[in-house]
Amino acid sequence: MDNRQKKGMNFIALTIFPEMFNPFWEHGIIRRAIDRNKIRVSAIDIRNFAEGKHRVTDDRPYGGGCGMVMKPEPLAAAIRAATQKAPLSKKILLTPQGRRFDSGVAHELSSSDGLILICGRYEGVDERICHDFIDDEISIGDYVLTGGELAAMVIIDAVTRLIPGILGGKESAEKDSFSGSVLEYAQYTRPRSFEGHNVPEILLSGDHQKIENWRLETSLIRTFLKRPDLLENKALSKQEIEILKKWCVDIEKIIHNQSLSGPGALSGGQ
Ligand code: 6GU
Repeated sequence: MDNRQKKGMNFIALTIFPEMFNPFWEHGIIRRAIDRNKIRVSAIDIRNFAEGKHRVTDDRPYGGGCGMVMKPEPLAAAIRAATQKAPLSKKILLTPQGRRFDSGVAHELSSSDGLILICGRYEGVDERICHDFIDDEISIGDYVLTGGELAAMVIIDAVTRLIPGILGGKESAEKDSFSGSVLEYAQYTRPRSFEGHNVPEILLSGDHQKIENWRLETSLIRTFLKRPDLLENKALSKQEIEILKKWCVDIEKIIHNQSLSGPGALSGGQ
C-alpha cells in the first residue's frame, strides 16, 4: 500500500496567509475527508523561510513599475521544504497566467499523490521560480484575484470530492454536472407544494424507469438552454440523440402550425 492509500492525498499550500485556510479545513466534506484520512492538509507560511529581522517576502520590481514582486529565496526555500515532506507531490503555481482549471484538470490532479499549491500574492512571483521550481501553472478563470489562496481552496475542494469514498454514493461524483458534460437534472425535496409550485408528478410515481428518463431529459433541456456550448463538445448517447430529435419534431410542429395560421403566415414570414 502506498502513502496515498494509507494516509490520503496530500495538499500543502504555501502562502503568506496560512490562517485563511483554517475555516476551509474545519467545515463540511473537507473536514470529513481529513478526519477519515482521505486527505492530509497543511498551510505553510512562506514568511517562515524569509531571512532577516522583518522576514520580508516581497520587493520592488527590477526595471521599475508599480506593485511588488514575491522574492525568489523564501519561495524556493518553502518549496524545497514542502518537497522534502511530500516528494511525489506535483508543484503547482496559482496564477492568472496558468492553464484554465476545469473538470478535466480536476480529474487529472485527483490521480496524483499530492499537490503543493504555491499561492502568489502582490503583482506576481519572480520569474526564476516559475522556471525552476514549478511543474504546472493553473488559473481558475479569466479574472484577477488578489492572491492564489482562494484558487488553491477551489482546487483542493474540487479535487477532494473526486477522491473515491468522499461523497455518499459511488456514483455521486460521476453523475454530477460536467463529468458527463451535461448539467444536473432538477432536484426537489419536501414539501410537495411550495408557494404554489408542485413537485413534478412523475417523481412521486415510484416508476424508476420513468424517473430516470425524465431526469435525462431535464438534464439535456437545461444544458441546451443554459450551456449549449457543453453539448457541442459532447459525444451523445443514442438515447440523448432520440430526445433531441423528439424536440426537433415538436418544435417543427409548432412552426408548421404557425405558418398555416399564425401572424407570420399573414405577413409572408417577415
Ligand atoms: Cl490562480 N491567482 C490569481 N491571483 N488570480 C486568479 C487566479 C489565480 N485564477 C484566476 N484569477
